[in-house]
Amino acid sequence: MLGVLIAILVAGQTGYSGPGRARPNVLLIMIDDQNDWIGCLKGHPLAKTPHIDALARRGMLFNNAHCQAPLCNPSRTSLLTGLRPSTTGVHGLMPWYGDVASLRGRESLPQAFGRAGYSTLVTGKIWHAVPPADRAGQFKVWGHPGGPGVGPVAKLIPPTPGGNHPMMDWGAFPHKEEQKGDFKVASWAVDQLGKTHDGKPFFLAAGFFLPHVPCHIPPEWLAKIPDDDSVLPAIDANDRDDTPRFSWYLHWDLPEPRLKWVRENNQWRNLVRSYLACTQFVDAQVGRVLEALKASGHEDDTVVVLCSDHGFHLGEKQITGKNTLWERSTRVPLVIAGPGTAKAGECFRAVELLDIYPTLMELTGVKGPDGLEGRSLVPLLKNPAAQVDRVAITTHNRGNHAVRDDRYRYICYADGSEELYDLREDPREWTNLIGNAGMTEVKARLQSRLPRVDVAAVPGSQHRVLEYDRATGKAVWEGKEIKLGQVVP
Ligand SMILES: [Ca+2]
Ligand SMILES: [Ca+2]
Repeated sequence: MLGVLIAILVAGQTGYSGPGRARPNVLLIMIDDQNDWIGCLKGHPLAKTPHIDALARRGMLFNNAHCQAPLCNPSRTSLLTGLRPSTTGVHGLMPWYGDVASLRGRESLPQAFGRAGYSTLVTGKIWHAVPPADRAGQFKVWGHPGGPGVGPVAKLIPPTPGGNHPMMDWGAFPHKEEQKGDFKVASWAVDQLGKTHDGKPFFLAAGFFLPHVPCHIPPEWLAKIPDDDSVLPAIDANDRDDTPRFSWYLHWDLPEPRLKWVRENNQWRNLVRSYLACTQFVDAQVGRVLEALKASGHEDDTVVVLCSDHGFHLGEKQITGKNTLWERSTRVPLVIAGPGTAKAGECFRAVELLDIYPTLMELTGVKGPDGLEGRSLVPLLKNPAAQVDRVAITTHNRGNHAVRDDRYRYICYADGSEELYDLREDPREWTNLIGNAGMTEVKARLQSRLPRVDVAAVPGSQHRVLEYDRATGKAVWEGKEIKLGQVVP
């Protein structure tokens, strides 16, 4: 808790203070599938992210921030519309929110800035996927699309289970950093930061692809990571013995290999090193963008938000990948810096990516749509230790939720099974306390915060969508009924 003891210097006034004063710019930096293996978050002792750490030193580091869904499309749809997956029914990799009848016309975060007279620009992955016809309606200027960039002619690792998905790959192969999509995304953002935008404030969004798989990395970057087992995360071999069987159903038939396969194929260390190296590479690109912001003279009138869309397992709980309601999958980096934020602050309150939309509205004075489900973080940006009654909720398909407060995590699944963890005593979530009589009150308190509305997946959902009918016990994974009682090893 040292972070909250650091002397807080509030930089200037909080946000926009009325007509006559220029609204601040916004720089939104999103990283894909980036868990808490970030230097200042201390999620991994070997994670080195000097540029993100430097950003945290001139703003607020949210140490206990969580995604609303542990998957790209639902997480990003939630952040950018300001609505929970349990409210919208966007749970899977499809559909695009513009194709959802109940969301048609809903003003997204970039649209709110565009309407307010901002120059809106995007490069790389911010939305999960935008149909070409809808692009101009989201951001006025579209830059380099990003993505993985150059790749090897064939996969670097042995064929993976579940169809040998081409993206399930990692490791070093000779290529130049300039050939990577993330380098080009940073270059495009750097160019834009040197422009004047016709005198308008800008909302610039830059979305980095790595460390999303394939984690391909030039050899000199992989060489920065120790090549021994010190890189591996600590795991408990029997960790899943006290987790509900239903937790496997959320992770049913995915292309991400399980720990068993990764070990048997001598790929665990390679995956972990590649992931760490990719994070370090993205951090360097973040550094280029932040350097350009400084050089532009706009550091003091630009709100910078840096976050990821969800976390990623690298062996913990016997799996790799996302799609879980545990800490490794829900905890994300979140840093906010610039006008209206304390410097070198660290906040341990449970906060959500959903809070970004209303926070940016308050910091800039732009009026957002009604019904934003997040809560502005401005009180915490001024005083990270402020007493606020907050929890963070992550949903993965209807009926499956995690509720995280400053200390505990409660999980409930659609079949009624549950988990409870004390993160203070058990930061790796190895011991499920749900049957512990002393935990009844904690459970009831967190349970009372579950979403009141919990709608089914909208039409057009399929990929990574699980539908479960508690009355009949029927479970449907990606449109096909699965045989309950079976546990995939
Ligand atoms: Ca993602
Ligand atoms: Ca366990």
